[in-house]
This record gives sequence, C-alpha cells and structure tokens, in this order.
Amino acid sequence: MNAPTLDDVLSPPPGSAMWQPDFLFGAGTAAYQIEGAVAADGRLPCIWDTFAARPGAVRNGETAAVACDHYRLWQQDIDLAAGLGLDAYRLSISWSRVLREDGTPNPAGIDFYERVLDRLAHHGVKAFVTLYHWDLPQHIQDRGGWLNRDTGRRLADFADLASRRFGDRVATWATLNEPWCAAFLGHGSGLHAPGMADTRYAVEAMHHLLLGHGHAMAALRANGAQRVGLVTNVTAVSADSPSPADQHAVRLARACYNQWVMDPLLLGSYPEELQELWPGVRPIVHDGDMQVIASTMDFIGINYYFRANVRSDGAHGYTDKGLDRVERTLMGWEVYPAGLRDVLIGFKGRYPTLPPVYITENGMASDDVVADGRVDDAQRVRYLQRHLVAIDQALHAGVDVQGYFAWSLLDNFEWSEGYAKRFGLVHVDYATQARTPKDSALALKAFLERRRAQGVISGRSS
Ligand code: IFM
Repeated sequence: MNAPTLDDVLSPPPGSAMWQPDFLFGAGTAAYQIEGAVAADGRLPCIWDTFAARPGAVRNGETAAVACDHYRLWQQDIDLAAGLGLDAYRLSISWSRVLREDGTPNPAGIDFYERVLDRLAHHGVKAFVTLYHWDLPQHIQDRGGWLNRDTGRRLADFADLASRRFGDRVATWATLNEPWCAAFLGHGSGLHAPGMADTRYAVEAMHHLLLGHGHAMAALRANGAQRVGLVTNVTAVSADSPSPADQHAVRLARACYNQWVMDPLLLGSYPEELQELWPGVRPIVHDGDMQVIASTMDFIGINYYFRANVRSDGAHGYTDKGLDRVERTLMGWEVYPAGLRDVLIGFKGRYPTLPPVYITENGMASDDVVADGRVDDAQRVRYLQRHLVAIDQALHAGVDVQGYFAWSLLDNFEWSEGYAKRFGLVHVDYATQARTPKDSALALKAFLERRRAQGVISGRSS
C-alpha cells in the first residue's frame, strides 16, 4: 500500500515562525521507558525496578526489563530519528547506569551515552538531555530518596559527572522531568515509584526535587553548560460552572497542577493556595533554599497533554469532573489543544521572567496496529496538527516558544500503564522489536522536508 499524502495535514499555519529553521522540531524518549537491559554492564537497580516488581503496581505485571531494547538497538533508533529529519532528540540519562553507589563513574554506562551522543552529532541532530526522568537509584531511595534533603546534592553530583563527560555534545540540559509527577504521583498518590501516598511526603519531596534542580543547575553551569533549565508538566484548567465556588476551584487546581512548580522557580515562593488545599502541610524550607530554586533558567520545558474541568468539592478543594462528549485519547485524557495556548499565554502574564519555552512533550496514546506495513494513526496526526496551531497562536500572543518535541519517538513502557498505551511516532512490536514509522511520523517527516526545501528556495540555511 502506498503511504498516504500527509504533507498537508501535519504542518504549522502558513507564515508561522515554526516554518523557520531556528524553530526546532524533535521527539523525546526517557531512559527507563526504552532502554531495557536493567542489569547490564553494572547498571544498578532504580526505584522503578523495585516498584514494578510490586504486585498490582503496573498493569498486567509488566516491567521495563526489556522495553524497546534500546540499550542494544540504540544505533538504529538514532538513525531512525535522524531519518525523520528531526532537528533535535530529547533523551534522558539513567543515573544508575553511569554512577556507582560509591560515587565513582561506571565506564560501561558512560560509554553507552557517549555512543548515543556521538551518533546524534554525526547526524547533526541536537541532543536535549534530561538528567532525572524518575529513575532514582534504589540505594539513594534506601537513604530516604526525595524525602532526604541530601538527595538534591546527589543530583548535583550526577549533573557534574554528566556535564563533564558529555557536555561538548549536549545542546540543552534539563535537570528534572516533571517534578509534579515525581512528587505527587510518587509520594502523594502512590501511583508511581516509590509508591508512597501521603500529601506531606509529596510536599517535602517537591521541595527537595526543586532544591536538587537548583544545585544541579549550579553544577552544570560550573562545567560550562550554556543552556540549562527544567521540564514541567502543565494542565489547562476550566471551571465546570460560572459559580464563584467553581471559579475558586479553578484557582486551587491551577495552584496544584502548575504553580506548585512554576512559582518557586520563577517567583521564588510557593503559591498560597496550597495552604488551603493541604492545610498545615508545608515543606521544611531552610534559609537560602528559595534563592537556589529560583536560579535563572535559560529555558523552561513545557509538557502538555490535556485539560482538567473542575468544580468545588464543597470543602477546601476541587474535583476534576471532566466533560462529557469530548474527544479523548486511550489514556482517557481530553484532547484540548486550545489549553496549550491558554496555559502559555497565562504563564507569560504571571511570570515576568518567563524564559524561552520549548514544548518538550506533547502527544497521545492510541492502540496502534501494523496492517500491511502501515500504521494508520490519523487521530495522532490531527492531535499534533491542532497543537501546532495552538502554539502558533501563543507565538502570535508574544510567547517565546522555540521548539516542539512530540512524545514519543517510540512506543514504550508507559510507567504504571505498562505497554498497552502507545505514544510513539514509531510503532514497536515488542515480540520482535521491529520498528514501523506510523503515519504521524511520515507526516512530520514530510513537513520537515517541505520546510527544508522552502528554506533552500528562499535562501535560508537550515
Ligand atoms: O510517558 C510519559 C513521560 O515519561 C512523561 N510525561 C508524560 C508521558 C505520557 O504519560
């Protein structure tokens, strides 16, 4: 079967800044979700290995022991990313692969990332590296993990090693991916590793994650890193009704979902609304902590997937009631592209020092199948297309968005959801490890080819 003509269904609006070659297009992955090889070459256990082994923690008892076997297939995967014409590739480094328990580097683990980064450089694809994408070494967890202030210092050690060894091949460094998930899902709801479920733990873990971010930024800068920041997940929030109670619920939900991370980073304080949500629960903040957390970032990475539609819970909180008859993805998440625009414009208004923005994750899960060598993922093509339009609107409103990364390059281990939720531009057959670019990948490739061709015609270099 011939591939469909898709170059006109996935492209930014005509004249958009996204047609310029300095607006980066990429795709992302995370070490734990794709690498597998959890015991190879001296890699130490991490909290997700422990958590996934707990009965009931991950759907169908699945684990990331093999995942996409990327530790072995890395070269073909990087070549695949380059073959799509991506400007940039976002990856994370497994802390427990590169650092031993005694703090010395693990040469085999370092070699692996050297090879990956060299291959990206060979293709001229920019490397966007995240240090912490949720895979804390288990031995650090055994000393308290993110409930221990000292873990932030350990993150700085990791940042120091990574930037000394890889710094010459890394375009941007993100200290953390989605501290909200690591803090809340990992320590408040227990849905993620390490599986704790107490709001007091979540609040303390968040403070130590953000403190670790500040310490890691300092370590990266000391080693000459030029572009450092953090990646946070954000949620668009709407009110279920115009009632004052539901409007107030929106303020509480925004404080929890977005400002809990953004305010300390960009305003140097936690939002007051958290006190109403979680009365009496405050992190232990030492003198100087907020200055460390609010160190200047060169960019902020925004991960956007869906909106929450909330109403008052009648007490001091909110409930996410959702909306009926809206389009949803296999995760059950509402498809709401305008929310990305609204969140970005809202941030520009709230944070006078908002740094340049990359959309570091955006995408959707579906139940994709290969038929006649093709994966028809029309919903994803539409999803991506509509989010590009929303970003263009934010650009027009003056938000400095500099790049867009689809989540994810490959179908992968979707944490407690296991393997059924496929987020990839590229389909992975987990039995054979065959990769098949989906229609969305082909559409993105076609757009990027067209953009390059237009740049050449108009005399711009890409
Ligand atoms: O797969 C995750 C990723 O690791 C972090 N952001 C959200 C994605 C989809 O749930």
